[in-house]
Amino acid sequence: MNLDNLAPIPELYVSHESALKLKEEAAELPSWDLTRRQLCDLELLMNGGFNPLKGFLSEEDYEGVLEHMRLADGTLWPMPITLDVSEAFAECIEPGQDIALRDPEGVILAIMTVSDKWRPDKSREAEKVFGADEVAHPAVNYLHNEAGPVYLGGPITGIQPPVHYDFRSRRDTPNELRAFFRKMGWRRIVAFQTRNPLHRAHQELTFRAAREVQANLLIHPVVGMTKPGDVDHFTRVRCYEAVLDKYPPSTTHLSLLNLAMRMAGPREALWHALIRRNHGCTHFIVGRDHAGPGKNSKGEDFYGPYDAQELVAAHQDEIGIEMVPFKHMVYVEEKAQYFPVDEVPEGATILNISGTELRRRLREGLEIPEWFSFPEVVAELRRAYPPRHKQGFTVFFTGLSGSGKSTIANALMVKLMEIGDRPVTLLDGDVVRKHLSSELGFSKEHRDLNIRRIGFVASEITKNRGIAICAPIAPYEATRRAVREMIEQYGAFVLVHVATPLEECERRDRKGLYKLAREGKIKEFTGISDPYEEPENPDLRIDTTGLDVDYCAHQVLLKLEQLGLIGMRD
Ligand code: PPS
Repeated sequence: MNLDNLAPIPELYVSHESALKLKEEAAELPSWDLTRRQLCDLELLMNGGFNPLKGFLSEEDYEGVLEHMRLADGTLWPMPITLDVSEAFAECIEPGQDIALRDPEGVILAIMTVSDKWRPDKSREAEKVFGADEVAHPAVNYLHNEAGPVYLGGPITGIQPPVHYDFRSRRDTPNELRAFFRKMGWRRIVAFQTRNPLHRAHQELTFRAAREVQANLLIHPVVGMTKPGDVDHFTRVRCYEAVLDKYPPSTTHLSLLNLAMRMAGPREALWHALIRRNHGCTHFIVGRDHAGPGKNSKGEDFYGPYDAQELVAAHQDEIGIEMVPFKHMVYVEEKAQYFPVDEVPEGATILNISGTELRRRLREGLEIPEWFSFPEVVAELRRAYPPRHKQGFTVFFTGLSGSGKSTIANALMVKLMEIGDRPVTLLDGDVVRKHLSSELGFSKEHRDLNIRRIGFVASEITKNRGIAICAPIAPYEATRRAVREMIEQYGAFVLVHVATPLEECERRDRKGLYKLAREGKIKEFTGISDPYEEPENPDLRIDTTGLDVDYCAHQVLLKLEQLGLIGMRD
């Protein structure tokens, strides 16, 4: 039997002794701090995951990859692996020079001998590689809005791999996996690529795929960078671990791949197949819309559903890995079993839960049936995505000085503490200015900075499932919107406009500040000599004129209840 797939693959690392020496020398070199994506790419370059690449692409190889999916020497390679850098860094670098590549902590991981420096036409790259120059495609968005304007190419000398502190025992280099397969006596290995949690349908299809081609199964999920909005890899790995013992003993292995995906559909599928070949696999499962990026600006798919399968099928012999086409599995109620969609008995009832429906059920704390997923997986997802009444949230009061923001905020805080299901933090305007922003004044820049600091703290509290109550003036709409965006990644943002009119605030003049402002003794005073932009669509608007504090705080509580944020019991 041909065991080529299990022989060691070339890596780009030098020996331990040379690495120590090189590290010292490299300290003198100009150095580039790698971005998250470049760090993923470098790891797979160095450990052989991207074999036969020996470094970041030269301009000639880049051209070949764009035009024909081939390096200059004709070798098949579908994805441009490029080192994009800033204008300022590029200016100091000339071809022929060595540069040190560092991780975010400043550790030197590799030396690159720069052979090429060029300014790519990014729109052309987008068209050629991703099929459209549209920022709705995450990789095109990255290309235009995150990647630097200049590319450097050249061979890499590997000094040490990037360090991972999480799930260390589940991470394998291509050579470690090859050695594992040799040790286990596995000769035929089918790899399953995924960026999602595995449910019963996935378990069924991978199990069937392995049985059909009489191979062992490698579950090889991506834990580097996936599609924005995906389930975080910590949660996913716990889910994969839960599914592992649903397979017959000693047939299946789980290994994590630190790949930065591009969501490039067909080209990506081919790339994934090459990477799996490098990891010692003989077979690779490719599904419908493999590595699809979602919809374009017209609401259409970027690629045809079977484009990826066609492209991999056309090149599988050249790569040296056999494609196993993914069969879409569906649950047939009458049979209480999963079937490939083309083998469903006539007239049978098919049950399905879409990704959107699954998220809705998690959010609302509704039942997720056992035919759909394993209870252990559902439990992990529920931990990561608690229902709304267990998530954190922020109540953000905005309004003029003396409008009653702090008073209502204080009353709301104790009412929420009385309920007692989540920790509550009050970030009052005055208090924040004392502890967080004591050096700031009231210019537009300083007010913005102050509000963004409040937003940052509130987003951390919300992320950690607490309740943040903020009560600054926050006079600018754009800044309030920025804070909303910071918080909504983690939980709800409820904007309350305390709309007490200026005349009433001035009449109360609790701190005597309006008088001083009118006399010109306080400059830039909101409402008198500085602007206040009223929120157009607050979640709640309260004019406190003639109203009792308790009543106002109660209005906020009712709003929170209406939004499903409080009031539910387990
Ligand atoms: S901002 O615009 O959101 O950064 O303001 P904030 O941090 O909420 O601070 C407002 C409190 O500072 C006092 N104060 C002033 N307010 C507005 N303009 C000027 N120039 C000013 N100088 C001092 C005032 O007491 C505000 O407190 P509140 O609780 O709003 O009355």
